[in-house]
Formats: sequence, C-alpha cells, structure tokens
Amino acid sequence: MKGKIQVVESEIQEEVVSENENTVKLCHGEALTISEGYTIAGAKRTQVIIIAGEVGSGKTSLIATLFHCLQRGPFCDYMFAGSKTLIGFDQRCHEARTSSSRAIQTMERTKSGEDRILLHLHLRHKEKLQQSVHVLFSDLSGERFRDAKDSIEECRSVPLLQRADHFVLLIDGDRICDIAKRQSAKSETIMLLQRCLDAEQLNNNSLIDLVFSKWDIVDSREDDANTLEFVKTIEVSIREKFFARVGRLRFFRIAARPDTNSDHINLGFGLEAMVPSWFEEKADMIVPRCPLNIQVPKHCEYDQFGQEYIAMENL
Ligand SMILES: Nc1nc2c(ncn2[C@@H]2O[C@H](COP(=O)(O)OP(=O)(O)OP(=O)(O)O)[C@@H](O)[C@H]2O)c(=O)[nH]1
Ligand SMILES: [Mg+2]
Repeated sequence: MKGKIQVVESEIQEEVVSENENTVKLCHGEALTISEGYTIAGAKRTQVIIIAGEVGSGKTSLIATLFHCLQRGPFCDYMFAGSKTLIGFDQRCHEARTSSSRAIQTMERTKSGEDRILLHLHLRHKEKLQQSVHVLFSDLSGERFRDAKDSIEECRSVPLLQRADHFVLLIDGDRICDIAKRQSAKSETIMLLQRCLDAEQLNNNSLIDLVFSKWDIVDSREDDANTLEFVKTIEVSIREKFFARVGRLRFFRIAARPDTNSDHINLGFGLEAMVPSWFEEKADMIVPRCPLNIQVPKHCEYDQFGQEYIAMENL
C-alpha cells in the first residue's frame, strides 16, 4: 500500500487509514493522560483500576507483570487484544527484564508529577470471543499516596479515584518482615483508607483489594510465625474498621516479581486469584442495592426514586 505513517501526538484513536491523505495514523504508545483515558472510557466498555501503595511497594511491577503474563498467552481466561500504551509498558518493563545484567531486578521509580499515568489494555475472553474489555491502570508514584494519606486536599486530587471500578492498595511485604517498619506500614495503610473515605473518594460502593506484595520475601521467613501473625492482625484491624463502610473488601498475597523463583512462588504469584474480578466486575454487580427506606430522605438514588413514585401514586 502506498502511503505514509504518521504518529499522532496526543491522539489515541484507533489506527485509521485516511482515504484523502492515504495516511495511517498511529497512537503515540506512551502512557495516557487522564483526558486521553476518558476518550477510551467514554467510548468503550472500560474497567478503571487504581493501584495505590507506598513508595516501592510494587505498584508498577504488578502492572508490568500482568502485561508480561498476557504476552505469553491467555491469562485469567483473557487474551491480549491490543494496547494504546505499548511504549509505556515497555518503558516500565525495561529495567525489570530478567535479561538485565544486574544481579537483582529493579524497577525504575515512577516519577511524581507525571501526567501520563494510565496504561491501557484491550482484552478478549479466550472462549467468548465477542466478550472484550478495555482496562485502564493508574501508575501513580508512591509519593502521591503518601501525600494523600496526610491531607484531605491531596487525597481529593488523586485522579480517577472516584471513578475507580477497583481500588487496589498494596502493603509492602518487605516492610512487614522488618520489625522496625511493620507498624508504620500498618498504620499508613489504615490512614490512607480512612482519608479516602473522609474525602469521599471511596464509599460504600467501592470494591477494595488489600494486597500484601512481595510475598516471596514473607514466605522465605515462614519459620517466623511473628510475621504471619502480624499479617493477620492487619487483616483483622482493617476488616473491623472498614468492612461496613465499603462495598467489598478482599485480601490477597502476591509476588508480582519475586527475586528468585521457588517451587511454589513464581513470577505473578497470586495474580490469578485476584485479577479476573478487575476485568469483569463493577460495583453494581457486587454491592447489594440499598433497601427502600422512605424514612431517610434521599438516602440513595433508589430511595429518592421510590419516594417520588410513592408521591405520584398518592396524588
Ligand atoms: N522480592 C520482590 N521484589 C519485588 C516484587 N515486586 C516488586 N519488587 C521490587 O520492588 C521494587 C519496587 O517496585 P516498584 O514496582 O517500582 O514499586 P512502586 O510501588 O511502583 O514504586 P514507586 O513508583 O516508587 O512508588 C523494585 O525493585 C521491584 O523489583 C516481588 O514480588 N518480590
Ligand atoms: Mg512505580
């Protein structure tokens, strides 16, 4: 075919062959800005996944490993069907490749203040081929969540939190193993959840996954009953404080990028139990609707509708 290839900055539409100019327009391939993300979310069935957690807790590694697993074939029943952010994924995976000459794998730190924070996947169900979904993952820096935990304004400024279909909060397994750091890891997690609820960024519709990351490190100390006991106390405290205030609370243990593969902890350990829900479930499929309660005015949209209906019936 005769024609030219044009990489269109800040455009993310499907690749188009323009008949007039005989031009193939390609998307830029880097991570997307929020407004570019809305272009996809407004046009297609899209799941928005916010990955939160302290600096270095493994947020970017989780997204990069998921991408890696999908490159090897169907993962969690879904096949890779495209991405607008292939360069963004590649930039994030580059430092962590096993072919890296470094002895220990490392992931480049996510820069705070970065505009291009969304990574995009288009997935297709491996059997029901007509079932496809677009997924947008946030890749924000840990500093953003550190600030959000300390200030309601900062919390309100975290993009897309209210629109999130799933809020995934990582607790660094490496810190949990360290007696000097584990208490602050626990209290910071609780403070961030509390702040998000106070700022109305999360609410009783939110689907929340609490994820102990770097489980390979915790697992390598399995003789250390103290650490496992501490993990349980975190789960109990978080359940007690937040179970009734959010739509769903689940706990997982993952090792997205273990330092060394053991016989039971490999790359992407724990993801298969957690990830399918991110592709398939939205709050209205999981959280029961509020019962009609005409005593509480405008308790929820459903109640408001019920009240108006009853008022009309009585006219
Ligand atoms: N042992 C182990 N290390 C991991 C695992 N996942 C990530 N890491 C390492 O943890 C470090 C931090 O990972 P990142 O993914 O950059 O963490 P982050 O939360 O994105 O960090 P910021 O962007 O700085 O907030 C890197 O050196 C990773 O290689 C894991 O499952 N096991
Ligand atoms: Mg990062």
